[in-house]
Amino acid sequence: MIIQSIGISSCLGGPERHCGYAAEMLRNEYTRSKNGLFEIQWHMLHPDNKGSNDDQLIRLNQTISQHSAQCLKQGPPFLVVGGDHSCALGTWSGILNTLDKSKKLGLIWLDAHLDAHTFSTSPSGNIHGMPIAALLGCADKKLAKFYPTNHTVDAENLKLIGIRSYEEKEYQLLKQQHVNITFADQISNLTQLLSSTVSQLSHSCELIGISIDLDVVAPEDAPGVETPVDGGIRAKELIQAISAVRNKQKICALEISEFNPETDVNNKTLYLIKSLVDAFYPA
Ligand SMILES: [Mn+2]
Repeated sequence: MIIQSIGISSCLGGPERHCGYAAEMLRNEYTRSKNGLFEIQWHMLHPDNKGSNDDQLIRLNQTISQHSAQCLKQGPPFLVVGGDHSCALGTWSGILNTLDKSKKLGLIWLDAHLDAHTFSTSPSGNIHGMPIAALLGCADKKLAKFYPTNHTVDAENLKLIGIRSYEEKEYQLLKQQHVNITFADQISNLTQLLSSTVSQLSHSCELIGISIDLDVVAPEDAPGVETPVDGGIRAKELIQAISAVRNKQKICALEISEFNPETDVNNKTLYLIKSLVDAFYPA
């Protein structure tokens, strides 16, 4: 079995400069220890280093978006390894672009943060904190340039899970849109929650995506992230939950983002990424 995978070597959406190595490090891990079950076909994407950071990220998102649409055709579910979480603007826009407007994408977003800022509300201006606003169709003019589609995810088909750090303005935006949020302290059984969320979305949606920001996991299990937040689900719980949904028909892609090798401890977070991929495949 061959898995199409998009690896994104970019930190353009966040403050750190070390978050673009996950795909290459993961590729090396799989080269070292072949599992015999599947082979990953890597499509490595880099910023083109021309012009401003913003211009580079706008073009990179367009490229991710095209690759995402292409990977979907070649047989889902495909894998996306960031990079910072702004890659979601490319990944999910690419899938939305392949869908008729009457067909819906459901998106499950596992993250410590809401990622629902716009340039007008973000204190930092970091785009990795904004993809949800764009996906919902709430981007301001500047953010819209980074999101290469005019298709959006309906609020009722977006599920945020694991949240425990956010600013009031992004929370207000999601509240206005009636987006479903499960805060980290509300989770008692992640496997059950993820399975029932997938089942629920499969009634209304043609395709379902899962986007993981590694900071959803407790820092003791995933120290190698850009923006660690205390609390959170344990690595074991996440691996088990991902494994429980791996054969669900409508799941079209798994995205894993925000790995920062600089703060990783004994490759714990890198091995977590690999365990998540191993848990999700073979489909
Ligand atoms: Mn995120």
